[in-house]
Amino acid sequence: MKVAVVMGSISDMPVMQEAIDILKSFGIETETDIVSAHRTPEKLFDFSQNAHKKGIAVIIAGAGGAAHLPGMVASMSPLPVIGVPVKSSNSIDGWDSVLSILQMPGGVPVATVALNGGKNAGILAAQIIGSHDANVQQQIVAYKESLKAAVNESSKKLRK
Ligand code: RP5
Repeated sequence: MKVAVVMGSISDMPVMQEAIDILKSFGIETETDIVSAHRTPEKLFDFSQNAHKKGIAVIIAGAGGAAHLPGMVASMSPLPVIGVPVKSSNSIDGWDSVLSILQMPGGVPVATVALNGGKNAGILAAQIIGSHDANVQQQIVAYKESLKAAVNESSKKLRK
């Protein structure tokens, strides 16, 4: 099963690359594309209505400013959609993007991560896949152990 990583503009790529990188580290295949809600609306419809027919299990969608991409994808796709608010050049401190991705109406959820939270979006997508893939879930367990080990190591150094 693949994770689709879509974004409104190539300018979102540095944030979205973090999702791709962590998914690759878990051995999860990704499919990446630019799908702009405002500039390529026909592509948005086609992508959202067909992603689940192409072996995609989860969609990560990132956008900045008036960020309609994640919500519009969620309105048409039966797949879980993880939204990544991006602090873009046209953004008012990122709040516009955070609120337009977060504040979805009842019935159309978007699991919204933090501003520029590409990495967490990738981890969440892996956790969704891990709920029915024991190998991926084991890697999540190991990843969490590595977080714990890193903190314990810092703590040890600090207290020396
Ligand atoms: C949004 O507008 C994109 O997702 C991007 O974050 C922002 C700015 O786009 P560009 O003008 O950099 O292409 O739709």
